Amino acid sequence: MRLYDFHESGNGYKVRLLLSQLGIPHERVERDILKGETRTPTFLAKNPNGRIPLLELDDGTRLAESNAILFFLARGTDVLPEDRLAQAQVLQWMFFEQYSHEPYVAVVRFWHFAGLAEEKQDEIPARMERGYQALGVMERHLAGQDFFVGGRYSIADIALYAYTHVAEEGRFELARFPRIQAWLARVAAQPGHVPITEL
Ligand SMILES: N[C@@H](CCC(=O)N[C@@H](CS)C(=O)NCC(=O)O)C(=O)O
Repeated sequence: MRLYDFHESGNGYKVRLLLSQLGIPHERVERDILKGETRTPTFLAKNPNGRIPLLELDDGTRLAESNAILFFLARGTDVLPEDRLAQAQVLQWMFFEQYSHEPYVAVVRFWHFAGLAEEKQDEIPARMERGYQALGVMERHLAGQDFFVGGRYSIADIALYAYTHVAEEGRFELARFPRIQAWLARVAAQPGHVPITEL
């Protein structure tokens, strides 16, 4: 398998982390999104949406969208519950991550990382407010439970961990969310965990 990835990407990290935890051998190919390397004709032929992560299977089949890739890799393993409702709850949190969390928490972090914070200063407060709303939803859900679905570590936790654990790089204050902080520590303590900096 080959993973097209960018080292700072939380979406890429989700896949990197799961590949590591499942012990799946793979080749990692860096594509620098800041240099437009996902927008070249060659890459667009692989993923018309021009984004990493992109997983290429040994038979050449390609799969985009980080959470779809997580779902594909997790089937039949301990990080995806078999129960029908629990599986749908995992998807519920992964859709939440993409619609209510990533566009705010990840995007503000990216603007800081890419040196765009000044240019985007008018948009940042509204994005941060929505990001804090998402963190608030997570904080309330974690009352009395260790993980997002069924009391067990799953790909729902991986999807949400990726950008939450680096939210402070987007100037979000995680100190306001003690349950999230405790959950982050539990996720980081899972067997085979690798930090976002490990490529
Ligand atoms: N919904 C997609 C988002 C992927 C995405 O936004 N990738 C970014 C990096 S995190 C990217 O490749 N950006 C390059 C570009 O848009 O040119 C997923 O979850 O995989």
